Amino acid sequence: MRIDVVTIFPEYLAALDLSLVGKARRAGLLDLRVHDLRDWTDDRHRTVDDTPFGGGAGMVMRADVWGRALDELLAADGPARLVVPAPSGEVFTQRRAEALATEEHLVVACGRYEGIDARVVEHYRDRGVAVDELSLGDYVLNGGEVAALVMVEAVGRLLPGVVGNPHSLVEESHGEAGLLEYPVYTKPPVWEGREVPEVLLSGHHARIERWRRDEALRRTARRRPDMIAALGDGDLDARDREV
Ligand code: 6GU
Repeated sequence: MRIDVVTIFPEYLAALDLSLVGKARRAGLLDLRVHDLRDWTDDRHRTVDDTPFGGGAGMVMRADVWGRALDELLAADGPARLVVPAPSGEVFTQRRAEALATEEHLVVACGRYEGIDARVVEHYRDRGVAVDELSLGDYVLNGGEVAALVMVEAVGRLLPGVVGNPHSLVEESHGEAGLLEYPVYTKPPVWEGREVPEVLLSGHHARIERWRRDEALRRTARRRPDMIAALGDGDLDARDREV
């Protein structure tokens, strides 16, 4: 998969050299390219923004600069999907990450200030480009860079071969079960007087599985009642309903 990220702060994305995503890049599983939007400016000051028509606070990113950058990158390697992080977008979820992970080429356009001139998204949609405006959640960041980091990591770890043991992807929070993950423990068996739940040392696989499901259900009900409400009819059996 190829991902192009366009930003006025390319250094923000340096973290993507590290850890799993960095390894995926070096292994050739992810072709990630970070670009400076100012490379597509045409004035001495390398201007990317201006004051908003209609007045108001802050600055708006110019459509012409973004247009030059996106014309080049969207045409670069076959059809690409355009991702625009914005607090006004639809919520980025594990389902959205899974969908993006099936794409061949993503271009992520990081806005700053009050955002990007609204004609940019309209223009590319009219030209048949699939555009996702996506938000991390209900709070405001200073720009799309942190969201791009989040999205590249969430998508990158789903690419075949990136996570060493694909089983790790199955039982996690926001996975197939629609529940938060159960608590996990490792050595030492006693720490600060706290023991690991006995069942986990029992070697009794069926009991361990049942205990983990109970804990996942309890945790989800307490922390995320919205996720319990969203479960389908077939997701809970009679035993689950006792928890
Ligand atoms: Cl994607 N961008 C900005 N600027 N703020 C956010 C966000 C994105 N998601 C949540 N807050």
